[in-house]
Amino acid sequence: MINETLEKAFNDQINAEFYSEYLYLSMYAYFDRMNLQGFKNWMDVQRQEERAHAMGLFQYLQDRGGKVTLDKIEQPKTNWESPLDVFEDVLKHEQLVTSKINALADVADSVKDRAAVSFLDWYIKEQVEEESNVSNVLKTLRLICNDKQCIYMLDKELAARTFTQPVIE
Ligand code: OFO
Repeated sequence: MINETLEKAFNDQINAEFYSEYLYLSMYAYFDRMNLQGFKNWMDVQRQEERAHAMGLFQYLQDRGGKVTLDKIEQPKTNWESPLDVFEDVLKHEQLVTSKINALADVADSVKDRAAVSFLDWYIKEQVEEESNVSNVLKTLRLICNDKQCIYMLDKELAARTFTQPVIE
């Protein structure tokens, strides 16, 4: 049986992951309005990843005999100034999620739940990849994308991103 404090922390993180999906879906809608299909595709892949992250935590909590308690999901922002503005927000958001995952692992550690600590290692590593993926797009946007032609080229590149269902274990 999972510790009650840890159960609450897992539920908070499940909510944060569903919020991430919501946020990226809102960014997806923004890029759809701008007719930037590649950026939209990037957000579609990202929101699917967030759903997988949420469900990984969800299933783990159930498997450990904990109770999943779904909470309401905060309304995400709906407008941005530019693709750069969006990706600045994405990086900030992923940095926040990294700090939340670390805090969750700290709770697991503090209640000496070695199995949960080990499970959460996957999420800690995943956050490194998440921040790196976002930073790569952001670097291009910050350094060289000052014109519409560059945004168009980057849009073509981002269209190639595909979703692979992660194996969380
Ligand atoms: Fe779930 O990693 Fe992004 O938020």
